[in-house]
Amino acid sequence: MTQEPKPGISRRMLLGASAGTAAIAGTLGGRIALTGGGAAGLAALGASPASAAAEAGSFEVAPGQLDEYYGFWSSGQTGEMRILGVPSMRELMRVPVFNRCSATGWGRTNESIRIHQRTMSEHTKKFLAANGQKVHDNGDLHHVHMSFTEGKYDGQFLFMNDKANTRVARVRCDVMKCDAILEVPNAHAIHGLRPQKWPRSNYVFCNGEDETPLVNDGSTMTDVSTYVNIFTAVDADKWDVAWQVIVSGNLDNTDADYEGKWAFSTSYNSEMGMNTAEMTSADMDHVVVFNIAEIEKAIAAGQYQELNGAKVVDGRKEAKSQFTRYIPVANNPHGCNMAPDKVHLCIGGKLSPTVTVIDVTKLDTLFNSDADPRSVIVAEPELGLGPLHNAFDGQGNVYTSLFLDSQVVKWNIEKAKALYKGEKVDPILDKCDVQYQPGHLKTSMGETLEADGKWLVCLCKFSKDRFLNVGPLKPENDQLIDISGDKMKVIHDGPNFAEPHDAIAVHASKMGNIKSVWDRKDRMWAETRKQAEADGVNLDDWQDMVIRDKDDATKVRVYISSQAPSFALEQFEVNEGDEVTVIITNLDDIDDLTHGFTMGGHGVAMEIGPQATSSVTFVAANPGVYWYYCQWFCHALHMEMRGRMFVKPKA
Ligand code: CUK
Ligand code: CUA
Ligand code: CA
Repeated sequence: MTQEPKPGISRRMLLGASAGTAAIAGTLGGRIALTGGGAAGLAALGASPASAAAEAGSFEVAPGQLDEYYGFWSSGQTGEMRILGVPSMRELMRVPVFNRCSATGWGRTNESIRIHQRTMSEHTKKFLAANGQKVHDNGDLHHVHMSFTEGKYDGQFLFMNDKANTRVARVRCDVMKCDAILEVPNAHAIHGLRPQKWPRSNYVFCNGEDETPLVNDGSTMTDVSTYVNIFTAVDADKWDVAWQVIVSGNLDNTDADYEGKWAFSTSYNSEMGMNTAEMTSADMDHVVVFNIAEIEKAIAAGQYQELNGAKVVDGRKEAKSQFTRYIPVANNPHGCNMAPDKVHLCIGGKLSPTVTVIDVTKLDTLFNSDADPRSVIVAEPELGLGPLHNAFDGQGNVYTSLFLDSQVVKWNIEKAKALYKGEKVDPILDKCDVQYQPGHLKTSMGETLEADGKWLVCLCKFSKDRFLNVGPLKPENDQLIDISGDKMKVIHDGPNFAEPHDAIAVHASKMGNIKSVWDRKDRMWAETRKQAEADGVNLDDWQDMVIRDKDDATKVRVYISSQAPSFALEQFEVNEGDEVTVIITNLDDIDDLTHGFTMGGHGVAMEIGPQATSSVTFVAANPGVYWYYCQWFCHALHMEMRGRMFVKPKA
């Protein structure tokens, strides 16, 4: 299945050929193909679409039709979460989380700054004050996962990490906005992140990837013996640290079992090396197993040390505790994925061409006896070069990304176990070329008990020649693969921007509680409402007020309501140097009627959804007339939805 472009043959033809005839059928009857070519795509095909029609249909999403799955994508260093439809791969929304957003004002509005600031460490506050910022406005978001109830997605929250600034965030699924961010103390560079699956997501498990002195106060850089890594369980409801565990080695990816007993993390630096040569010097690294009940017992009994407000226990090898066990695996493992059969944990070998399969029902013996830690391993099939992550179809098969081979390999767990026992069987069922060098891959519902074996999205780190050249910086390529048959079929190339690491595909039936209009009393602007009440303003009414603060005469609050196509206030006046807070309430209660507020020349813009309140604070530094306007197209007279701020010169 080679897909090298040849002269005179369009990529679309090749895609059609390689994916079977199915991929081209989407152009029929005025419908657009998943490849997005429309009529041009049909012309380029030059093939008879009719012949493909019978085979096709299951993956096409015609104009006006809805996708079967919500895809929740990470965006890597862009710092936001993205929502795509699967299988159309249409991008539906971007949800800013760790980044600044020019459209919605996220990271600039008071409501979002409060969420960012609520859990900021003293260190970060100092750093930001010195750098003149209010919040960190970058993030590196690798992993998005939904909350679980009894091993199934429950449509409540999405959880995600920021490797760059050691933060974790929560997104409310009812409004698809971030409502909590936590800067995790003691740990550094939160990488792997997974919610507890059973009985529900009480915890979100977070891996600290970067080693630092436990007390990182500048007393040493050279004494590496003081360096540690930290595993954190975040309380998913309170969005605060529940407990932390000091570990040996570092932590890369993590997952949890389906009984609520264990969490697991891969470590590629058991050597505690400080450079690549040192980090790859050992023959074996390890998987850490965390015993949740034992850790909870110690926390309840007060057997922990408190560090920067967190309860910390010592799970290092030399501490010989009941908190952890270390299972040796081939050097520099990566992916860590629990199969929906509730038994098998699959560890990507990365430098080793193998995936290590651990039987989690054997883990009790590791904690209760002197059994060889490798006795819990039940298979270790050789699959190809650079195995990173694993995904499941719910039928006993695993899909593993092979980074170096640029392939996905489909293999069977029971066959791999038979091979491990010495039987002559080949566990590999199929291999599929992808473009190019895949990292994560995820099956529809595949990290839950409801894995349905329909779709696989494979997030390729490189697109190379798959798209028009856009300069030295190329998009990544998220490929959609049909896994419903015996053979995998690449259906779609999906260019994507820097740099999705992971994604999940959640059946739309799980997402029934998404709102189209905000609740006027939503907790997102509880503090703004409180201020309005103190100022004697009724946010639910069509009114406007300009209020000068009683205690600080340089502070002005401007309350404006909006109803298409007008702001209640067409003009207001402030003094040069005033700190101005504009509070807008959108009184429209119709689906999809979002207003905006942009203050010209002041670096300020924000979204105000139907029935929402948003506020933003800026300094009116320069005298003159400034127009503000609604930047969300809302009405035939949307252009006219504007007004003037007059900044009066100092006397
Ligand atoms: S890591 Cu990116 S390919 Cu951050 Cu989940 Cu493996
Ligand atoms: Cu309101 Cu445009
Ligand atoms: Ca290593």
